[in-house]
Amino acid sequence: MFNLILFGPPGSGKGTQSEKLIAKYHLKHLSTGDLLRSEINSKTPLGLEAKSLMDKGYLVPDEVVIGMISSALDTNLQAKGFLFDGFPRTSTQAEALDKLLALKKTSIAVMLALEVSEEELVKRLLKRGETSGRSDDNNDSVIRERITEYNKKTTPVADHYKELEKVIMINGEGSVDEIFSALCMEIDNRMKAD
Ligand code: B4P
Repeated sequence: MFNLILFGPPGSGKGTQSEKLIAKYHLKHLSTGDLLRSEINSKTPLGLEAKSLMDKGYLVPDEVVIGMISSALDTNLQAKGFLFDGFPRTSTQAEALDKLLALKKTSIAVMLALEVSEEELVKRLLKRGETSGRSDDNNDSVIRERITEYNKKTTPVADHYKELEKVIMINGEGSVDEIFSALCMEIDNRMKAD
């Protein structure tokens, strides 16, 4: 199994690059943002709770997203590997993920971390908000809150995988294709080494 975390702040290109990466490497894409939006669209109790937090720019509770990932891992046992997009977002989620993968006798091969300046993030998300219909994208102060949450709660996740020497930083500014090539180069290198 080859398991990869695509890491970065909101708007750094995780969702955009994930789509291209799963088409090329045939990994199972697990995006907690997509899973939560699907609960919201289905108007489940979990979706209603998640929406009220996401609309303010806050993270959803750890136990909710860990539960979603745990059942997604169980229902995709035949996958040749997983691409985690937007997960883990807290140290608690990272520890839970490591344990869930260890139970399946596998682990994270690499974390690719996209670096993008705050001004570029805000610009991209406001632009997406013009057409996406996402209520967390069309308000400058909600976007800034998401970035604050990221700096406070999510950056320690990278430190966790840095200690394990699994983090590679990638410049997330440039064209989508340029960034995709940089990601593929690192994945190919890591796959060869495994
Ligand atoms: P997510 O759905 O994970 O999404 P995101 O952070 O908004 O952005 P992403 O990084 O995927 O977007 P992309 O850059 O591709 O999270 C939404 C919310 O869900 C969170 O705020 C949180 O509340 C909740 N949540 C999700 N996971 C959670 C977890 N594990 N724990 C707790 N809460 C959780 O796209 C952004 C825009 O940039 C697009 O319009 C794209 O076209 C554009 N773009 C991409 N690449 C570009 C480039 N190179 N140049 C110019 N524009 C580019």
